[in-house]
Amino acid sequence: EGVGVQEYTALKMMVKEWSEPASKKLEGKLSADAKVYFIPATLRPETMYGQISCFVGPNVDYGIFQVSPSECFVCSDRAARNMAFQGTFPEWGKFPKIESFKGKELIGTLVNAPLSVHTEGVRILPMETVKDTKGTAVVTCVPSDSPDDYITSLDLAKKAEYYGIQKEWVKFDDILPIISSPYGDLTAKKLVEEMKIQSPKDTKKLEEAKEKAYKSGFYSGTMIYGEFSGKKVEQAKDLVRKKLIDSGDAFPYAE
Ligand code: A2H
Repeated sequence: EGVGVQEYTALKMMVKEWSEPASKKLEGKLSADAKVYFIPATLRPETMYGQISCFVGPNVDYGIFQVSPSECFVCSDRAARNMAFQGTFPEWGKFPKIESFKGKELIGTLVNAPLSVHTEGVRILPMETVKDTKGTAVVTCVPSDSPDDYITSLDLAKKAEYYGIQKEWVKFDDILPIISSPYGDLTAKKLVEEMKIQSPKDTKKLEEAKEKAYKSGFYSGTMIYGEFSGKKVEQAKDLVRKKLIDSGDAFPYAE
């Protein structure tokens, strides 16, 4: 995307319970004390309070990479390679892979979501529009402020059976308001409804909604949830990012 560098926050979502296909494939491959994390890359760390699930592309390729004797990351090969040249792995340029997966094998895995009100954990769910060419190919879901996340969650909740998931996994019943913007307290919902976006495949309209949500949230948004409640999003973004990094729940990732 252009020539600039994108500074993401890479969040560490620890696996609490694997999906059945993943757990079978991993038998005997991980040491008992190994912690495995899904690593979504986000540009909106200040929204992490509102995470309800985490997306992978069902047909995208993922790996589990050994980051230290006791820690592994799940992300795309491309992202692991980038991290290997940003000091994330102990040996410069190396990103040892333990196992490969298609996204669909990971669906249903239960992960911890740092800062989220869902302290019981959230589920890995499918999102067809996840790109392999951006971030880590893992996208944490915040329906209050991301139009993509909102419409995908709506679709998953409506067609849970079709997607082979449990409706409860979507956690879409009460959306937590986190940021107040000129579009109200649920910016993504408002934009999706106002622009009559019907499905995750309305890519053109979603692109426009994303742009509007991002600008109004970032430049005119105020936090209405969490310890930085009352602060402008412009300030809260760096404060939440720092808090997540200092607590070991996130690290910087650029591309
Ligand atoms: B954002 P940019 Cl609340 N495929 O995080 C599709 N989308 C991806 C992705 C991939 N491979 N990797 C990252 N993303 C999403 C939060 C969020 C995001 C909110 C609102 C807007 C928003 C929660 N999801 O992004 O193309 C991630 O979702 C809209 C700009 O690199 C990431 O931040 O600019 C953002 O897109 C990165 O998009």
